[in-house]
Amino acid sequence: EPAEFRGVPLDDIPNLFKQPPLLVDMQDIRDPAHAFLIKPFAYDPSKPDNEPEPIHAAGVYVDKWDDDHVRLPCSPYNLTNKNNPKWSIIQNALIYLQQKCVENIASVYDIKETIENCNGAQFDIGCLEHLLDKVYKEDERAHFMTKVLPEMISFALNVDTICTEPPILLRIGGNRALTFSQRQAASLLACAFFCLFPRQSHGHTYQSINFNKLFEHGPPWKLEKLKCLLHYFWRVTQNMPKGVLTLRRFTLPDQWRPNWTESQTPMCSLHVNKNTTIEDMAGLLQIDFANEFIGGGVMGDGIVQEEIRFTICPEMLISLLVGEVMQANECIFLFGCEQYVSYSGYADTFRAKDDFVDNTGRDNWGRRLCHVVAMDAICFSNPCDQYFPACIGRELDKAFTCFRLPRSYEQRVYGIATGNWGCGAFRGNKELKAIIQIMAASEARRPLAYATWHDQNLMDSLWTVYECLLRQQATVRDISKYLLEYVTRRPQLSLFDFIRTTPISSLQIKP
Ligand code: AR6
Repeated sequence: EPAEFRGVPLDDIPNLFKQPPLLVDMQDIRDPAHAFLIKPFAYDPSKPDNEPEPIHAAGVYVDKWDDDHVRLPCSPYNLTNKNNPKWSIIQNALIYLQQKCVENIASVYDIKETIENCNGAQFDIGCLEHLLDKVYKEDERAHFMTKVLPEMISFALNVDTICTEPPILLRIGGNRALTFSQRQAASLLACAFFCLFPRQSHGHTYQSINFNKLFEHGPPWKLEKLKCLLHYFWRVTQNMPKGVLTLRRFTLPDQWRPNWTESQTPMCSLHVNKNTTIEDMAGLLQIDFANEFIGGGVMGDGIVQEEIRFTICPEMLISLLVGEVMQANECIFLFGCEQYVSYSGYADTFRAKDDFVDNTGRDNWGRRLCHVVAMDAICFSNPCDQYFPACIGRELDKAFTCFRLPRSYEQRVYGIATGNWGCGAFRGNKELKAIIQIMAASEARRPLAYATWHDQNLMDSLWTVYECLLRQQATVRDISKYLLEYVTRRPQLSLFDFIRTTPISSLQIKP
């Protein structure tokens, strides 16, 4: 029996549950960079059905239509080409569909017509049509059309009373955070389902959250993604989760960038396993192998790590609506998102599996103790480029930006769950990326849990190299020297073999 893991056992890596982060009560928050769509709320575990309230009183909708806010479909500034208010058109179309659903006479064609009427344009919803008419069993289809869909329509129609003001945008360079309820997320996602979001300002630096691409004819796994998302709507219409979510953008200031070639920081502790997924390493900071446009191809054909994660945890999709394209020194944290469905397979074998009940504990704001960070690697069209020192430096800084703990957490270090970051769709080298992530985790002074994704060799070789570095008491600076010498000399060896066979003392290049 080959070993299942190497290094520190996963259970010995400090996690969020053993040491829940101490969060100041929301009442004390006076941080103008943190925007709340809900009133201050303290989660009481003995009353899990208490739910945060929207920020403004019932019936009050405060519109904002500017460069700092999401443009909501219910805004009076949301106009047709002929300058007519769109919202009343949308309301009429949705109410008409809702009526038909309740009377049990709505067809997929009615959904198509509704989306088209809301948008004044033609739509291909072949994938949705196939799912509802050909894949769903008769009772599943009937349940969706008569129970789930009318509720989704209510979420969309009431977006103004549920959200009460538009969410802020997490714009480039702004260290802002947005906190909102799971109900508000469901309402925004229902609007996305009916493709109600107008073109946002700066449209080219944001993804679209509207479902239109997902509805189009396409490969079989798109259907599986749609299954997962409809399952999410089924769950929240049946029993609305009562918790809170936070999206936070972080920009690393230049002066906080580590000096990689001088740092005397010792190596972090390491756990390597081959059969655990990142999403299953609960309580650690989980890495999303992201696109600079957060979510990547989740609303289209994409179905690798990031797209799968966003599909099984659909509340993460709100980040597409608010998250502007990430720069080299930026990342976006997703706190509190819940998983609603399990899956099997990967990429073209991806399948929606079962209902998933997420029992992850909550923090004192009511957010699930699930911390994810979107970390976008460089996409190498030519893999040789990754050995340029500038590219290595960029990846080191990016990983550090994501791994760095805020000051307030420094006494409560918890580990990082990662794996072959940037080494699938983005064609990076696993050995180089593993070393880069070890350096960044060391500099952030956090333990690292690395999932090799069923790769026994990588598990063994990573552990061997790590032990070899440990034996020599290597510091971040020493590892920088290895990298520099390796990319300068380009020996006919893999990076791991080079490190294994070269003692630190014989490295010649002085950084
Ligand atoms: N847990 C652990 N390891 C995993 C998991 C998982 N759940 N899933 C995949 N891996 P990839 P990238 C391993 O290609 O190269 C998306 O479109 C597996 O070995 O998703 O950074 C984004 O939006 C896999 O080959 O990440 C970006 O556009 C490797 O991780 C782009 O892909 C890399 O997964 C990012 O590509």
